[in-house]
Amino acid sequence: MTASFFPWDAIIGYLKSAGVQHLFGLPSDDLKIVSSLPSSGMDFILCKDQRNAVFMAAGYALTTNQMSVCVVGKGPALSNTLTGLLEAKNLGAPLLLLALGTGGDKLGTRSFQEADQISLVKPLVKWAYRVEHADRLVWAMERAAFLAINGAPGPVYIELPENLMDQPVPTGFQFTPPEKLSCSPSRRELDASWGIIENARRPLILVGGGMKSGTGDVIERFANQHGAALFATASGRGVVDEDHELFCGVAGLYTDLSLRQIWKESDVVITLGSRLEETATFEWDILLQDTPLIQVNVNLEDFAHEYRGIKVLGDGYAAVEQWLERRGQEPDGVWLETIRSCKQEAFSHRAIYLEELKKTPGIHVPELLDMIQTEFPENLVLLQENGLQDMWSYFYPYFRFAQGSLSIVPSDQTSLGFGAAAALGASVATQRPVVALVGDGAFNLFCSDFMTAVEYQIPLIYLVLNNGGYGWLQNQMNYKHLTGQSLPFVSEEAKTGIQIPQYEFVESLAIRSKGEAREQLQLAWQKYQENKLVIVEVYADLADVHEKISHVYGDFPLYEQQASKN
Ligand SMILES: Cc1ncc(C[n+]2csc(CCOP(=O)(O)OP(=O)(O)O)c2C)c(N)n1
Repeated sequence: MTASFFPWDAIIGYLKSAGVQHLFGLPSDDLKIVSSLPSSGMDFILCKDQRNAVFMAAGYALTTNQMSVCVVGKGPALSNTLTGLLEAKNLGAPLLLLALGTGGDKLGTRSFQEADQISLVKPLVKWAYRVEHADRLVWAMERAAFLAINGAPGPVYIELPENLMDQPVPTGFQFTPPEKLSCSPSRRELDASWGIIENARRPLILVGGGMKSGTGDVIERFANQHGAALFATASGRGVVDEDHELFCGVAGLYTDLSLRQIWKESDVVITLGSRLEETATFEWDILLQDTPLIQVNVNLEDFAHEYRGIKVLGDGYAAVEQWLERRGQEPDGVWLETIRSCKQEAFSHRAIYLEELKKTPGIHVPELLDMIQTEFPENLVLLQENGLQDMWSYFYPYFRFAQGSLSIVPSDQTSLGFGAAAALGASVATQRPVVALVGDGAFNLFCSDFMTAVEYQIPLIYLVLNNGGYGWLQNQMNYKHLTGQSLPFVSEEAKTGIQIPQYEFVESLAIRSKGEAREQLQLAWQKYQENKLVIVEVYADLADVHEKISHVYGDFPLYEQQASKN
């Protein structure tokens, strides 16, 4: 055993063997990590806020499809990570959180920043473990990394008691990097589901976030073979090419009104890697009636029990590949024509809407989205939030993810500030262009880590839709005619400009009208290529919302029938 082989050496050594290149976080109190890092060749992105640190690590994990790592202190440092863990769990982001903990010699004595950290994190992670003995440290790292990436990926937690950090760790063993195991569905479940698929004339495939680990061409081939309509959940976007002729957009809340018909007429819905959360299944009670569902999930807990049909346990790609080997009927021509004509209607509505917007002064988000698609390269990584106005990008065909692009959105938890912070993690992870489309509320929430981007010279483009505050909430107030009361969620003062600190690395641009928009986006791209952090403030009009969310009250819009009675 060498004298210098202490816990951080073991942790860093293990992470290196597991291929980890970057760490995020804000270590505190136990700072011995600083002496173990330099020889590892790993980079530490030192963040200002622990919530942002976990968001960044999640953005990194979702970009690379590999486990990311975040390091924080104890007590409030750990409780600050909880929103990040909530997102990571719901997003299925493989992430290891390492936190300091009160030493075993002091537990229960009301020692400084003592907290029951395991209880705090337990519901939000796949595994939470406090290392009580140095002998178990490497074992814990190996098990945590294995669990983070296998099954449905997700966050794991290891607590490092302060008194452990001075104890020598035994050496003389090989680190075992985590192995990704495959999980094929059983023959019985494949046969049972095939019985429905082979007789279906109007199939619909829903691609969930669980399919993000692969490329969608095999799903596209399956859709072609059966003439199936292809939808994605918000977090499953970018897996299949959105320019594919059978792709019809995002499920549930974000389904274009012209494309709802496809759901109504489908005779089987095949969901791949989706937990079927409320946003994705919005209106299914009136759209699906008795349509059977075939759900494929790698994790038992992810199945939804509200629907009749068949559950297939296993990897979605493995299921599709095995179904592809069986030959079904030829695609139904009438169904293909329904898909084509619904899509045509959706595209022509969009074209008409864009024409109308031309006559209206100012800049509108659909116009901006249109220009993003022509001015920025196709392989971009687009980070989104879930505010009133950036939500336009969830509505296909207003935004389409081309093949080779990557979409990162918050989960159904929609934690404000996730996209803005995760963008930094994405940019650290990839050479591809990273663009974040965020509201001013989300951007301001992230801003405690603005300097992190500056200090580490992390280039990316922020498009900040400034409507003067929390537009989603103001929109609801306006809809219920609650204006004039005492909770102003937006203000004209806030709309006069977000405060961007001036640094050589930072390029600050603004778009106030459609006339200047294209030029400013081109300039943003040029500055980004010069390796800059570009902030484009876009003056947004609160009334610029998709028709489906014009009558939101609470979390969701009223159904059309209810809205008309209001
Ligand atoms: C942590 C958190 N708190 C509160 C909310 C509720 N919420 C949803 S959207 C929104 C306003 C977002 O404001 P902004 O980012 O400026 O986008 P806008 O709605 O104005 O377009 C809020 C507060 C949330 N999603 N997450």
